Amino acid sequence: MEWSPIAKPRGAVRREPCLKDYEEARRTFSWDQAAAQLAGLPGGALNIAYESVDRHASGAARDRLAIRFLAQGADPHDLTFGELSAASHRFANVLKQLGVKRGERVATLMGRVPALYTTVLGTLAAGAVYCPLFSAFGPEPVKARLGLGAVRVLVTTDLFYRRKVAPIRAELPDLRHVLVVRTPGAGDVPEGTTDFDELMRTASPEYEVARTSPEDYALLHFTSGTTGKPKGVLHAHAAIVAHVATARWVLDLQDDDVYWCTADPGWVTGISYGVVAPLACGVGMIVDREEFDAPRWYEILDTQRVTVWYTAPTAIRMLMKAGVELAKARQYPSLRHLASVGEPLNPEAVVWGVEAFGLPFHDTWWQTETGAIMIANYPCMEVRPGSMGRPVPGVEAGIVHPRDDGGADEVAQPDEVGELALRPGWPSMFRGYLNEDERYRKCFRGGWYLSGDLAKRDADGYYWFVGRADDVIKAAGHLISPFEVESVLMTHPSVSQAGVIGVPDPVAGSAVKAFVELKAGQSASEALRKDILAHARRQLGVAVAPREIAFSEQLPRTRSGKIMRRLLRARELGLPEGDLSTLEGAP
Ligand code: 6R9
Repeated sequence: MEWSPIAKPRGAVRREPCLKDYEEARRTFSWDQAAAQLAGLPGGALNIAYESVDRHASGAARDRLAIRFLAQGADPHDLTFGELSAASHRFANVLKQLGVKRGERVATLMGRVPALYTTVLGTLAAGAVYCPLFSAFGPEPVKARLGLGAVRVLVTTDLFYRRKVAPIRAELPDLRHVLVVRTPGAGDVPEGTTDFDELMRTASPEYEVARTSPEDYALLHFTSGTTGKPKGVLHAHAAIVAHVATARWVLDLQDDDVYWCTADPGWVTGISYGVVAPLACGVGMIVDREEFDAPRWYEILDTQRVTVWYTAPTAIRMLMKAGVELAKARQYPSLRHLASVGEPLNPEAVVWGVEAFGLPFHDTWWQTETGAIMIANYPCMEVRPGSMGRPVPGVEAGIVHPRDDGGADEVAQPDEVGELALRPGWPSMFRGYLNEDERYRKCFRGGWYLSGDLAKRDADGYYWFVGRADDVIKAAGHLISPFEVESVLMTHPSVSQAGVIGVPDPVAGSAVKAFVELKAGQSASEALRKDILAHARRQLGVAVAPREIAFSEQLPRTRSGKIMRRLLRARELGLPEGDLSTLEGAP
């Protein structure tokens, strides 16, 4: 295996890491031990909101900075643990007033604004289930998720409501209340919605946090599969045990850190490690409300004295593109640990971190389903550029070949490619796919949870990502279902069939490309291509819509009529076409 170890960070700040001896921790660690580190609630109850804010707010950390919101052209807006706790209690009281019961779902559709954080924590405090929606989704993905989740309350902004929710509201019978954060100066809230701030103003800041059991559902994250509807991944309050343990070991979060997670809270990283884990560790964090901008990011790292930074390969590649000189124009005297997640982190990016910041990026691997980091490069260990690292203590990973009879065999040799699998039992393992028991059961084989990723493990126990075992697309870190994109393309009046694949992109990792077959009597033209693209963007949102659309006379199908994305991809990339025996029209 090609790698050169980076053993010693050159960063200015050195400190003893939380996890000092990986091997020792693997031998001696138990999840019960980790659970015992949390505050808990009487009667064995456990609540993520209580662990994240209330326990700090009721102690010495009450006036400590919890979140600093940054926005262009505005002063930073700071919230202490005490203030965050009071605001989340107000929101829990709002939910009570609206008649929301334990276990019912509350969703957000908004950017990184204070109301989002209040909603997450207030929902959990009330014992309801929180469901994030990515703010760049168009009306179709929003409708699908709100509908499947039978969401009762949605918190959004007036602008998003008008553009993305009002057109589909009539199709969402379970959605009882929409609370709207008003844009200053934008006038009254839209018809059929309630003013979020008005409700908050009149609600009491006193609330007794729900005594949820560790197994009660807390979070509903939608993720994408190859076929069918989005999958509603359910997590229980027990997940906080893994969030805290991994935030300490992998992100090395310590009391006086200034932490910055650049992931959007519309996705799992932005909730697990962008809201609950750092707060539960009592650590103050930065939330930037703006979009990516290289000079701005360097300024934040420098002037906010960020110590621990959790970001993603696409962002790192965008910084690399802007040139290392820009990075070097500033000093980062406080920065001491860099980590990355979401897509393969190229070895050059790891090494670039050393050039730009004097510190390597530490790759970490996990999924919506695993709820927390499962495989990582640790501060106490050498980084192997290109490797995802080793399993976190308490997690057993393996490389397996699933068998048709329901079993799975571990690979015989190091470096043999197979499916990355985990032994069930860690606290943040998903508890189910919402209303889809069969789909959930199919994830387990021979006592393993199958991740859907192909990987290999070297002789030293380091894991290396190889690719996906299925057709889902990771574009700029966002997991996209080709099926969801195809379904929307096929609602265009001129399109009869669509096949969607990921094509390599030097910055975003993959980009979504669609091949469409037109209905009889329609002819391909540049105008039509643009129209289909505009349709997709309107319905799906820019984050999900294809970047490219190509016309195809006839898409390759199986005899049963299924579009063969594998073949589309092979032809697009000039790869071997493989087994064509199921291809329609094959001899
Ligand atoms: C946290 C998150 C999960 C999928 C996962 C894999 C890819 C995540 C990775 C990585 C290579 C890494 N992925 N981390 N691939 N190296 N370090 O991203 O969750 O959105 O569910 O995506 O992302 O394919 O299976 P999610």
